[in-house]
Amino acid sequence: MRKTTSEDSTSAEPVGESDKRYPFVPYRVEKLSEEERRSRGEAFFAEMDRRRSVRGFSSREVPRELIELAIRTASTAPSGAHRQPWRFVAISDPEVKRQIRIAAEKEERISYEGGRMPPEWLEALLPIGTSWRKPYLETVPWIVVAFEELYGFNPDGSKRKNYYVKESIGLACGLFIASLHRMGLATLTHTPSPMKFLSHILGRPKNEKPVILFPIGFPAEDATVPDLLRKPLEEVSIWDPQPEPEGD
Ligand code: IYR
Repeated sequence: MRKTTSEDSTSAEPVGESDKRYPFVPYRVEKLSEEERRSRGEAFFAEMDRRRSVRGFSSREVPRELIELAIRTASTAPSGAHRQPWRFVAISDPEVKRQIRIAAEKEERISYEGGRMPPEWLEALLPIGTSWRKPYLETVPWIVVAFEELYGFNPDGSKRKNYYVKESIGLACGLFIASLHRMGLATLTHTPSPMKFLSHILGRPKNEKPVILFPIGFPAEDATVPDLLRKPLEEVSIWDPQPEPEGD
């Protein structure tokens, strides 16, 4: 009998009809020492732990190339059936940013002051100090709106279903903000609600739905962020749990 070791591997045989499959190519991860693995993990954690959502921006320009890089990075995310059901719409035109600000503030004002957000929700936001006012939507050099693609189209024009769209776009947006942060840029996951106005202003089709709006730029000189704490590892993880005992 073959000796079982901690380095057993499972079969890599792909299944399915071969003519419909992608060609399969070997995949290797970087060869690193144990120490290098840990130090990279620690450095990446420390860097990501410095990331903060920003609401005070400067008007300093950001080259389009950096936005392109962030979108390309976002688009490396895994997605349901590799459909990549996302569209990142980038806006630098001041007139369009102005229209977005006006429309977002109109909706947000109704949410905050017109009773659309229940008291409990408003109270939850008090520590963060948000309001319906979104001046940064005009200050920033770039706004990127992430749209989820609810369905695509077959060559004959019929609808082609996408899968795990919410999960997929969430993963892509996570990589997007990580990329921006890595490039020394600041952003905010802004979710004006309802956000249908973005489809109209940006002329996007019915199969795309706006999910998150990212104002992108440099923080204002005097920018501040709430001094919040992140949950410790013990609170966000459970290790080797046992199944509940059956019956009672
Ligand atoms: N969409 C509003 C309200 C808002 C809601 C949550 I939950 C936040 O974490 C932050 C804001 C806004 O963008 O102000």
